[in-house]
Amino acid sequence: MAVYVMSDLHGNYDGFMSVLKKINLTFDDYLFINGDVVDRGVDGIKILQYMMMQPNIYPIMGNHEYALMKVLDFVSQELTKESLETVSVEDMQNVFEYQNIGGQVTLNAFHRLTREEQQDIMEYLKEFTPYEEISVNGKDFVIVHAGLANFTKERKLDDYQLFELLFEAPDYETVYYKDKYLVTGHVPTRAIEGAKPDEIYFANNHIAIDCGSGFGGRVGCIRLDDFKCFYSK
Ligand SMILES: [Mn+2]
Repeated sequence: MAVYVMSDLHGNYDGFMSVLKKINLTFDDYLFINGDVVDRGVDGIKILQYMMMQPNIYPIMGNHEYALMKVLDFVSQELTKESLETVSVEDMQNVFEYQNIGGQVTLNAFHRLTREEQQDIMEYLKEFTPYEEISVNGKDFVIVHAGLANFTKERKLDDYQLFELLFEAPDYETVYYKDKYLVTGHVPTRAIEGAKPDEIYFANNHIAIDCGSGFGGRVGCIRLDDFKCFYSK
């Protein structure tokens, strides 16, 4: 049994599959997907459909899933004269914002699904958790997509609002918890000062695992048991 974490797949189905092959994931293992499965790359929906069939894959929400959920209720409804008349400015704005972060490819794929497949995707997105905590080999980990906005040491994880966990990059110079590692994605390591581009970055009890799959980089994966890193390509 081993515990793995990946994040920021961004529609890179082939990269995802190549890492699964490398780690030889079995049903005894746990795999946490730390957000941003969809958008930018074209195969986000295909990855979600794969994930939902795997009982040992645990999804954590990223800002892209959050944005997708906001638009799906709106775009999946049947267009009627009445529904067109009641389109709100907010609904339209959510769609434009989602397109701006690379969501159009995901919406295109969503529209090609049957009604039933669409429902399955919408139901599955509701299973994404805001964060996970896990102990492996005597080490403790907090797995969260972006960071801990408005952090204080006293604040409990349950007290963070969802938006505080999904959007704001963590401060990699700060040790948040002396006795826990913070495993995050969201910021490609090529954009982190002092990190090697597209390699998993370790510093100050941070483990940053977004290896830039959404920007021509690769999918990164860490095994928490021994900190061994795996990469696509
Ligand atoms: Mn993100």
